[in-house]
Amino acid sequence: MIRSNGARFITVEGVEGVGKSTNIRFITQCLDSAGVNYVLTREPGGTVVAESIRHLLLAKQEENLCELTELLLVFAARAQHISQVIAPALANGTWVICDRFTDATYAYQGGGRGLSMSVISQLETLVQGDLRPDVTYILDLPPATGLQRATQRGELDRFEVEKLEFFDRVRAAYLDRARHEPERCIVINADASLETVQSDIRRHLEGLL
Ligand code: Z5A
Repeated sequence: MIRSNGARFITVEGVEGVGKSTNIRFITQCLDSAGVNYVLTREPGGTVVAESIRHLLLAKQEENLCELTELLLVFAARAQHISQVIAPALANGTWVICDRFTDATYAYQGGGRGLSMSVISQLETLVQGDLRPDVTYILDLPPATGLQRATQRGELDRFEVEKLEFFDRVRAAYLDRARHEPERCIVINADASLETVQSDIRRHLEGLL
């Protein structure tokens, strides 16, 4: 969707340790150089309430979080994030750069946990109306490589302790999203040097500026 005020909604996705944070820093540097006004945010999270929900989602607790609770919490955080941050920014012409969004729900809760894609799609419509990202960079690499990078960073969260097969399903779901929406979803090979990854991102980003 091209907004009449020129604002863009860009999301960055991928399995753990794929390099989202690193490459989001690069994207914001490109936007800074181009003088673009943007907000940088993340999911789950992005507001005080949504960050509290993030804590519930990521912390390892004695009580098992059932899959449907996880799905509803993700969308509860998203509803808050949209109303407080994303929608107001886009409405006043500010670009939004978001570390993960609803493609992560299709990938983790749909692909990883095996919840119904059609239920996810219904919740997406309920919570977002017609709000969708304009561009989504899907950083892709074999999950074993990403997990190795994530493990080197320290203690693992509630998702990172999942088995490799879980992340294989997450990756497959992301690639499936990209196959169905090739205009929006730009798959970047993240199993390459950082220089190569960033030059791929820059090439696409320049087309938006
Ligand atoms: N989740 C969900 O289930 N459903 C949803 O709807 C949403 C989220 C929105 C939190 O996400 C969790 O929420 C997530 C899914 C779930 N699962 N987990 N865990 P998160 O985005 O906060 O957490 P994360 O995926 O673990 O991201 P991360 O830990 O911040 O990793 P990253 O940002 O992708 O990686 P990085 O920190 O940029 O890079 C990792 C390391 O690799 C670092 O040392 C880099 O220097 C290095 N690196 C990066 N790129 C390269 C290249 N190209 N070569 C070599 N080394 C590299």
